[in-house]
Amino acid sequence: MEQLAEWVRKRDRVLVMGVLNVTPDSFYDGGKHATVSDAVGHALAMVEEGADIVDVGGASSRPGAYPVGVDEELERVGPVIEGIRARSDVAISVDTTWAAVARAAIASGAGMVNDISALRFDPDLASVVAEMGVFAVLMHMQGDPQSMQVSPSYANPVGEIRSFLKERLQAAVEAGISGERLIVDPGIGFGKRLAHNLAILRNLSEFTSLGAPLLVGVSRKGFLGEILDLPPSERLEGTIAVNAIAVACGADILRVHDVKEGRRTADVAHRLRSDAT
Ligand code: 7PM
Repeated sequence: MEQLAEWVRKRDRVLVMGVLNVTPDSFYDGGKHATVSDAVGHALAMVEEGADIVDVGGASSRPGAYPVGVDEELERVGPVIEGIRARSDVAISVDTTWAAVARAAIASGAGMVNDISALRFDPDLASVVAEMGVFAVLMHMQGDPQSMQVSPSYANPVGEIRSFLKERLQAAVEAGISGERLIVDPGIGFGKRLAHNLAILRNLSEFTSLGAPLLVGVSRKGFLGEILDLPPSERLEGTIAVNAIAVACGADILRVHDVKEGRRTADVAHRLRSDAT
């Protein structure tokens, strides 16, 4: 986690967060890692390909996904985080909305909580993050995974999402979390139609201006399928195109399934950024 604190101060590179879903039904790579050793092996392969963070999720958060209990989520992510930590010092984020899962995952070596609810679903999560001094990703979502894609609607998507993230940053600081430990994320695909996702991606400066590092997660997502009329397995070029533009427009962290391609995209696009050296 020290390397993350150093990075926040220097911001000298774009970070790549590799997705590690340890669930039977996750979007795209769901079920590929049926055993702990498979999951740990994939995490280590992502580190080799250039991942700065491995994002371990025990519950699918794709549209229509049903909630997994705290205990089951913990049973899934705990051994995997321990296994990764035993063999690598890569930063680990735990993708959870539960305080109990976060606490155990941090004890096992996670240095970041990736919370799609932005500390809203579990009232105890903010204090766990504050007490244990780890990083938190605050992501925008309209509704919840079960309902969010039923009929997303906004009067002013960019303005509403920016205000939400600003309010969540303030709430997190008031809960005792250091501002240096907070990351914001507009939540592509979380209660958004195509037009909303495009509006977000065309206006990333509205989010970088909040002062916290900006995470963007577009990897193989549905909006790319709407544009290309292709399944997730055929959305890598679309992912690369959007990630390149997002980095050039200020994104600091990319959440990707394909780490090798994400790393190369980040490193090239970072050089095109006006503020890059
Ligand atoms: C729809 C399809 C919604 C796929 C979500 C997914 C993000 C995340 C996920 C993100 C952060 C998937 C994703 N997406 N966490 N978790 N930001 N912070 O890849 O964009 O399965 S789940």
